[in-house]
Amino acid sequence: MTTFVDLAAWLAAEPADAALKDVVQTVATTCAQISRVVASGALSGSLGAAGSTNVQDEEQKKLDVITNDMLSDALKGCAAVAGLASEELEQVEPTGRVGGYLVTFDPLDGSSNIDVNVSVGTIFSVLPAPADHAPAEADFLQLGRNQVAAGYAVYGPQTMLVLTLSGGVNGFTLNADGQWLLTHPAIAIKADTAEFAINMSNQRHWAPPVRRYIDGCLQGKDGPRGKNFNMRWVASMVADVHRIMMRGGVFMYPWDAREPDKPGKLRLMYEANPMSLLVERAGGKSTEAVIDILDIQPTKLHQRVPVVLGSANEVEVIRAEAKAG
Ligand code: AHM
Ligand code: MG
Repeated sequence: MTTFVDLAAWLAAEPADAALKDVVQTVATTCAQISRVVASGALSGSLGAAGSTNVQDEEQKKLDVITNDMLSDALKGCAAVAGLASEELEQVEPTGRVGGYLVTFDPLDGSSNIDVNVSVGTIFSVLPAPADHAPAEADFLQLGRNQVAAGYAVYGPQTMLVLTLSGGVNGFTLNADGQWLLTHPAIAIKADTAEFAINMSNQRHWAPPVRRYIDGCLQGKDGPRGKNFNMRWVASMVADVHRIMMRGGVFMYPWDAREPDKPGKLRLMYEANPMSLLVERAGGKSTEAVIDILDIQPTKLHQRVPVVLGSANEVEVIRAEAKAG
């Protein structure tokens, strides 16, 4: 029988400092607990709406609130964490400690899928904390390139944790005993693909470069791309990105004209940045259209951003369309 390295042993061999490993282990342990709550569904009475809205005016599911509390409590109890920020919390929360790390997270991404039993996930990002003062919002507004770790857990047919710390991207599968075992070392995203992910129902609102790109894909062998494309859209970013990690593809949530003043739907600090670091470390690319997402200077915590990420050559095709205007 194959034996797998567990997360604790894998972390022990990583060159990162002990405090950072502690943060990652804390998130991983909490994700294993979240997996059990998500899996229990109606049995624990945790499905359905919470009857509240978050800071972005989105309806919260009960599980958004439960999982946010689980991760917040765990991180506040972790000695290496100086502050945290969440999709579900209006403001950053300092823990009372100075130094160490800041963690931003989306505790349950894709939560519109919970009640229909489709994959959801947790996304997290770790940044260095200021060494000499308790963190305020401004201290979180660092370039994505400053991230020292990032990852996601996907609660699907298998529960997996996909992580990057000092080097590449590694995937761990949760076993029945609650251990994360290294099943997918050195994940690499194929440079070429014939599969795109976008919410096609927004087609009439897209900007011309997005329309041109998708039109080209839809024309298949008879069009400018000279090959047939497949389409997938789970409406859980974690599930769509995980598919791209496993078999390549491109994911797009571009700006569109439904709400022209909003740059996009997805949030920079706890969705786009951690996913972009993972994708780049796995050999893929990630852009808002022209600039790499990891090079965007954040100006506010809940900032939204257009997202195009995945197979490197395909992202460059889309970037070239964007540059053409
Ligand atoms: P959430 O964080 O409130 O769940 O929203 C983010 C999700 C992403 O996981 C997914 O890619 C996107 O929203 C789907 O949006 P849409 O329903 O517009 O297709
Ligand atoms: Mg989300």
